Amino acid sequence: MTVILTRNEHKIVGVCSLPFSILHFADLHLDAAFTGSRLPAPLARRCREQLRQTLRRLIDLAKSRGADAVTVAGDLFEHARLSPDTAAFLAGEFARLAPIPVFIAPGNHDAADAGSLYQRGRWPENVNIFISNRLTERPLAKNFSLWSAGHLSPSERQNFLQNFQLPAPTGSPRFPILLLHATLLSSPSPNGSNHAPLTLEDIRRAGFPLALLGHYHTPQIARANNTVAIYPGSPEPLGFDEPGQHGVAWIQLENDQPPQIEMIPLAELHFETIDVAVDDCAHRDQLFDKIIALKNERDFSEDFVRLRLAGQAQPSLFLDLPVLAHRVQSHFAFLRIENLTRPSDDVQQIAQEPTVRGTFVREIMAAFEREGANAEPQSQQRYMEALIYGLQAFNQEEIALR
Ligand SMILES: [Mn+2]
Repeated sequence: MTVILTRNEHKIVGVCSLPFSILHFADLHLDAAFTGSRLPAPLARRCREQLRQTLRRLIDLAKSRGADAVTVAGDLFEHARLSPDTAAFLAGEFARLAPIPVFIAPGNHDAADAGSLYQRGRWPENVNIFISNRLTERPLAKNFSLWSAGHLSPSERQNFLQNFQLPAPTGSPRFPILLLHATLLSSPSPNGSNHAPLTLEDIRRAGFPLALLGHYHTPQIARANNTVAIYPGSPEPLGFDEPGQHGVAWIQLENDQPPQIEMIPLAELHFETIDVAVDDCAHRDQLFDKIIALKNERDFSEDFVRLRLAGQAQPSLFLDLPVLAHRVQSHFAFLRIENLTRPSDDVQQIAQEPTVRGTFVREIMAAFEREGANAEPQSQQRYMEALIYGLQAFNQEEIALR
């Protein structure tokens, strides 16, 4: 048996008579807080429960499809928040997979330090954990081998592939697969702030035609020069910064074929961000109608939605966000409204007023000119918010903090 990698496609030749299938996932983040999206506590708890349900479905999928191995590229759980209940659940789910083997490469959130579940927990026999920050090999069936390393601390910054080269095969060669929690970069980064950085070229140079990765929560497949790297993404999104499809990757290795990659959607959670322009709204019922039109177009009743109000607000428009949210929230599984509107051009007019309000606007505009105009967008935003809150106070409106 030989492994022949053709020049343009990483074909697998003579390695296996039957296809070899891997279910690959990463970044499940069991027991995650979901605080990034400011979900209310009961909802965050439901999301954590969903992560566990998703692990169950993922295990069911591996069994029903007859996976030959399951690989996990880190951030399986959040070490700092992991409950004993979840730890026991995790071991039970992997035991349910037996005899299918599980291979785990710890990441930065589930680093394999001395106090970690990886080192101290009791794991079923089919679970293999890479507790070393040097690449080591585990045979996968007869013809494949998995090379992996784990993060031993939450701040692992080394490139695991630096100075690494696959040894020349002794006996019958095995098709080498890399499994890592790592930050794939388009070029080497000098700043040293990335978790386990590497490039596709590092992977190719080390001798791996296939890399099963974790860390980026958005699914992606990167290819170049006979090398393919797969990020399955997080099986469930963890917040509004993770829109789109989420699930796991299914990889099939077969004679005379490049690795076949299938992304399988599994996520039950959906985070959506929708921008709504307020420019044409003279009063908030017009905005209310716009939001109702959105939900008539599409069913959001199972979705977590962030509505971002944008554009220039007319002087008459009072965005009473709590009231607005109360009127429309029953159409969404969760609704958060963010006010990113700019005040109307009327502020120039107000600045002419011989009133305290006029003085306030003049002072803010002068301060903005002095310090804010060339500053960071965040700093500019602060001046804008000061102006908006101030005007709301002068108008004796309820101040809806952003
Ligand atoms: Mn992660």
